[in-house]
Amino acid sequence: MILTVCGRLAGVRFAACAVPLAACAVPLAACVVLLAACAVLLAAGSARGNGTWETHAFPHHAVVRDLDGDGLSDVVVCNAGAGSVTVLLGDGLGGFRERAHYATGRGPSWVDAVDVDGDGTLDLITGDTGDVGMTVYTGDGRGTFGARRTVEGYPGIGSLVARDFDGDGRGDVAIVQPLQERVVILHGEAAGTFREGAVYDVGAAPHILGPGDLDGDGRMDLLVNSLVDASILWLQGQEGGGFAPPRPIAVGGHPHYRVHGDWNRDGRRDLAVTLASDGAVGVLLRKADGTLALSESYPVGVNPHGLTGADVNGDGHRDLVVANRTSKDVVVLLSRGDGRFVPQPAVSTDEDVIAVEVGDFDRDGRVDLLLVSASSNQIIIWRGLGDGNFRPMPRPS
Ligand SMILES: [Ca+2]
Ligand SMILES: [Ca+2]
Ligand SMILES: [Ca+2]
Ligand SMILES: [Ca+2]
Repeated sequence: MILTVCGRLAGVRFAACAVPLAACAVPLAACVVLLAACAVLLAAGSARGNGTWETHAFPHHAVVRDLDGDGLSDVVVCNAGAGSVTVLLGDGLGGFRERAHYATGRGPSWVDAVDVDGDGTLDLITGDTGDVGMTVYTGDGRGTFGARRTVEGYPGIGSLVARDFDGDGRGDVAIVQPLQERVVILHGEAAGTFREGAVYDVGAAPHILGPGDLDGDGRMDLLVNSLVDASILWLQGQEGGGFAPPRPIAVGGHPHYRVHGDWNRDGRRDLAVTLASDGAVGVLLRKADGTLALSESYPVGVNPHGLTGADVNGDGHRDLVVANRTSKDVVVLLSRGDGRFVPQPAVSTDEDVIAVEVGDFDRDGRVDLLLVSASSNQIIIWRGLGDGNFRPMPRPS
């Protein structure tokens, strides 16, 4: 009963976050307090069967990486309601051989993995919505993490991206602070500490910060959606690890996750974005002059949020997979390779899936899905059939 209430609280709270982020920061903070007790209760157990794996309360964002160097897909999830991250080490059979939780600051909204200190192993970083900043865990290269450190002075982190922006072999972090309306670049140092670099004013209600070499020049760019301007800001990566001032790209109502790919195969990288208030995925194609413009908008469901790109049917074209939070379903949009997509029938999740990622968890060469459920505090693995369809991952016998 208590678990059900906790799960519902998390789901409902964050459903409300689909609209303005300014309103989002407060419910999320309240959620942390409300759900803290639930976290303890949810810690027991690991696999629920049928491809589902428990996290802690209110899983919010996940990344798929090989954390232990065995060539298999592992998963890190940050649990905003519990103040923790869950690390799941893949078994290559569609499941996970090990699961561990690590405490973070209050309300971790985002997680990434990068080699902060340049010792050759991936470290974990969470951006916390509380009043401190980031939590960093040093990885040992075998999938376990120790030496928790807090990077103070950056309260209310909405999301982050960890990459080696300046090419010095040590991971750097870009964070977005919605209330301060800024993106801050933090450069990793040999001791595993960070030095503050450039700060970019990105205007009101910046939300999800994401990486991507949008112009294909080999340098990492940053993209951040603005919930009030119905736009995406593009910070173009420059020589030396800096970024050009943000340039807005008009997209439409309440953009959330986005991915890039060359949808029309003209050699220029294009963009796709979930538009929550339009219930659609917007596809933007890059013109010869370098500008991006909305080309098509595909209705996909109610409150689309998570989005990822991968060739799910093996035809060589990168497809899109979107998770709709309120209609509780997943829609695959198969790319035709000419800039247009063919939306497939929605498949029910019966969950508030807040994020979707891809990996080949069973090593059959086909793309599988990782769904992050904010309503039932678990991740769900769907096995890719290779034709654009997915089924719950069976438990290995
Ligand atoms: Ca660096
Ligand atoms: Ca293109
Ligand atoms: Ca395809
Ligand atoms: Ca697979």
